[in-house]
Formats: sequence, structure tokens, C-alpha cells
Amino acid sequence: MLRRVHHVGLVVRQLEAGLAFWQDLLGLRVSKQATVRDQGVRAALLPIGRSEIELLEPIDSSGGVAKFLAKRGEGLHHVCFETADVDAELAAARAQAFPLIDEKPRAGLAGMICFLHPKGTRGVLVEFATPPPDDAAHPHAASTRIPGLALDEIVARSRDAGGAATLFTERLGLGRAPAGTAAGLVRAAVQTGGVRLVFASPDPGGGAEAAAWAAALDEQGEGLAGLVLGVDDVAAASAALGTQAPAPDGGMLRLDPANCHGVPLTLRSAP
Ligand code: CMX
Repeated sequence: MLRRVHHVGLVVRQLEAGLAFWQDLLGLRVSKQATVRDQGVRAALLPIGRSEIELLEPIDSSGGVAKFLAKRGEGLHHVCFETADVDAELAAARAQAFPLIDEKPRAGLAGMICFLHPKGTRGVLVEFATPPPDDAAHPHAASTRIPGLALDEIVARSRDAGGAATLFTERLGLGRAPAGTAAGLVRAAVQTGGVRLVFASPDPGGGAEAAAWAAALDEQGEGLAGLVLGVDDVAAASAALGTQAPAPDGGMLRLDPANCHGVPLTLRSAP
């Protein structure tokens, strides 16, 4: 059973620059930091609500993360789901005929981990992790600068939002969730541990928003497209972000990805 979104992995050019944003500006705390040589990265985990952000700086130019950075630049890299039994989860994925990257779990920053290939999961690189027993109880992690800051939603670009959500429910065992609406997009969502993974595809009659989403699909393919963070109070979040905060737009703050190491980031009042 995939019991929560353990973390979302973000590729950054330099770990310290990523920490300046997520730790110093957004007020998250680093819970773990290490060099993981066999993954070719320096990495840090920062709890946010019931999940975590994982920053990844490539240190090996031939590794997957370095190749990703060279090809796509900084930004969203993978989603990791926590399970009590990573061996069983990997066996279940194999039985479901998912293409695998790892044939057996190995040690990573989040515990024992393994990856499924994004070509089998609608362009979303999926990791499973079983944390060490002393990490298992994950309290709701607060920010020191933005009250209520928590990961609410991970958005993925999709050609067929409904089909992607069905794949994640029927073959990975996640629960279906209300997807909400967005102009010009068809959305379908799954959830675990209070975080939604929302697939969005262009609505055929959807106007400018649908056309922009379709163009992004043509250019970048299916895959991770943004994060939505909940906050207690959008005005207080805006004040904490200072010059980085745009004007609130319909009660939301949409930060410029150029200021967030390539991550399209929206802050809004928690539902
Ligand atoms: N998300 C979605 N697709 C990705 C991707 C990602 N993060 N990284 C690469 N791809 C896609 C590429 O765009 C490419 O697609 P096309 O064939 O359509 O062009 C395809 O995968 C192959 O990419 P590549 O650049 O040729 O790179 P490789 O095949 O050598 O490696 C991958 C890709 C995903 C197999 C490799 O990065 C990998 O094994 N990743 C898992 C391990 C990992 O990411 N570790 C870092 C995190 C460590 C941790 O959390 O502890």
C-alpha cells in the first residue's frame, strides 16, 4: 500500500541555492542531507506538511540527474510514494508489467528505494521508499516563515487525464480524489496521505489555456508540471515572500518558476 507521498524530487543546479529558497525563504527545515554516490547526487530532504521536498544536485556528469539537468534544466524530477514494504510494492509493480528501473530495492536518502520507468507511468518518474523504522511516524511539519505551509497537490501534464488517473488507481492502488477545475483543462486526480496527484489534459474546446497546455505537451511531453502548496493565509504568505511574491490572483500566488529553480509553484489557502 502506498500510504503517503513521501517526497517530490526537485533537481537544482546547486544544493545551497535550492536551500536558500526552500529553507531560508519558505522556512522549511532540513531533516536529512547526504551525498548519495550511486545516484550521483548531493541531496537534502525538507519536510513540508505530511510530505517532503527532496533537493537533488548532480555530482556525476554521467548520472541520470545530471542528464536531466542538461536536457530539461532545473525543476520537478520525480514523485516518491512511501510504503511499509518496498520489496512487496516492487513485486506488485512487476506483476502489473510496469517497466522497472530497479530490479531490487537499494539504499537511498529516503530509506530503501526503487524506481519505475517514466515510460510506464505517463511520463511521471515514480519512486517507492520504505524509510528506516525511526522515520516512520511523520508529524505534520511546519514552516517557520509561512503558517500552514504544506504540499497539497502535484500536477502532471497528461494527454488523457482520466486514463492516467485510472492507471494510478487500478494498477498502483491509489485512491481516486476530487480533481477540482481549471479553465481549459480536463482534470482527474488520485490521492494518498492527504496529497493529490492531479493529471490535467487540454479540453478540446478550451481556448487559450488549453492551447498553451497542448503546446507544452508537444514540447515537453507528459510529466510533472507543478506543485500547489496550501497556506493558512495567502496575504501573510505574500508578505513573507517579499519581493518574490506576485500580486494575488483569485486568492492564489503563482510564483515565477524562474524564481523557484524551475518549479511552477502556486500557493493558495488550504481547503
Ligand atoms: N521524468 C520523466 N522522464 C524522464 C526523467 C524524469 N525525471 N528523466 C529522464 N526522462 C525521460 C527522458 O526525457 C527520455 O525520454 P524520451 O526517450 O522520450 O526522450 C527518457 O526518459 C530517457 O532519458 P535519458 O536522458 O536518455 O536518460 P536515461 O535513460 O539514461 O535515464 C532514467 C532516465 C529515468 C532511467 C534515469 O534518470 C534513472 O534511472 N532515474 C532513476 C534514479 C534517479 O533518478 N535517482 C536520483 C534520485 C535519488 C534519490 O531520490 O535518492
